[in-house]
Amino acid sequence: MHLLKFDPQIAKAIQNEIKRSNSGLEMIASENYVSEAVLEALGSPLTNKYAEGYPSRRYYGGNEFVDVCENLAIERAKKLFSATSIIRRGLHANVQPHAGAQANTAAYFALLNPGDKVLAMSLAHGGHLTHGSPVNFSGQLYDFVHYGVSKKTMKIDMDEVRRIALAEKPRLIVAGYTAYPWKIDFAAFKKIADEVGAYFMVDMAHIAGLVAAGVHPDPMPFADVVTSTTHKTLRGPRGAMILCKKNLAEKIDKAVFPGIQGGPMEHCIAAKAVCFKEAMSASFVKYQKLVVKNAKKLAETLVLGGLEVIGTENHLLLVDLTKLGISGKPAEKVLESVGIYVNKNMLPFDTRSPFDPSGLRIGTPALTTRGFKEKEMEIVGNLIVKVLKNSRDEKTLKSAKKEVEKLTKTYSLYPKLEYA
Ligand code: DSN
Repeated sequence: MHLLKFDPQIAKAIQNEIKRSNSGLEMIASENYVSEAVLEALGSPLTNKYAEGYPSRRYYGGNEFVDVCENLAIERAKKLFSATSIIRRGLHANVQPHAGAQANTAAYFALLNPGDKVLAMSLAHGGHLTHGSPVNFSGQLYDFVHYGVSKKTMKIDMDEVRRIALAEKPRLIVAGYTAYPWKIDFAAFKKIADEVGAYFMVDMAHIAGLVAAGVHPDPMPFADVVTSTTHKTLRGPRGAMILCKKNLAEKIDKAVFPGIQGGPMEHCIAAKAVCFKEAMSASFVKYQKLVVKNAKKLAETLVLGGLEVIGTENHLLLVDLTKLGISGKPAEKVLESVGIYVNKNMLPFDTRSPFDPSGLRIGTPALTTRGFKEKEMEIVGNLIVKVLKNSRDEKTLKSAKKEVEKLTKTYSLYPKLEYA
């Protein structure tokens, strides 16, 4: 009630966002819905505290309870991502990075000198801006060379990665992607990294929840450093973390603070701790299994409807729109007009521009959180086909919008939150 009274404009915008979320189908592969417990931690007075430094080594007084939260977050992160106690004993966690880009910045800062060579996936084939895009600091500060996917399989060709690594001798090899619908062979990457004497880093932002639940291969036994956001499949607050081997702990901690960040966001760190606790539950494992099953069912439905799908072995799939005669930008727009949220995406070997590429990226984490199972995914898949094939037909779009509303009525989000 405080917000509504003091700032009705902001209260109204939040209420409208809840309504939008409630009445639409969220299928952006990197988005999810946090629990009310996570929201409570995020909205707590921990936001008031300055806590530069690390637990028991702060530059400000009064951090007794902040330390409790950050220590819990650290211990839970280590437990969550340790398939075995041996890994756990050798693992270090830093839960302070504000976002995935900061986690990657800190990892590079810890492992590299400016100008060092790095081998990563190109942005056009599913990599991330911070994996050496020329418009990003990473591409400007370091000497990135890129691998991509094979034209034949649309998967990473490990022989090709090895060939580039042997020729280029990078100091660091990066795996982990934003638009790659297949499982990643971390053991094969590690073997190549060892062969050329490179560090091996995994950016598991997209698949962290799947990894935690054991439904995607685990990078932890192979990587020197693993970075991740906490808000995608992991379903926590917007933020990030870094896991690394103990021998790199000091370097990583120094790179995060004082290297690239100041005061950590302790309300967010507390919410990360809540998210890690949730992710240790049996229901989370069930949820992640269903995320993957739902993606498969969605892919099957789209293919049956005549769409070309790349993937899927994880939580997302790529749709090639070329044969439908519609490009990514209008496809994203028309789906949005009926309440289905996806994002336009470059496909590997795309000849179009990133502003209006040939593909869509579609994910199932958020709808699965909402309670959608394979039966509903089939309905949603058929709706997507109908809308994309009849994108100019007002009658079809109107009826699709109604069907979306009907579907969303069964699964209400945040029914207890009141902002207006
Ligand atoms: N923006 C994220 C995504 O959508 O995958 C990556 O940072």
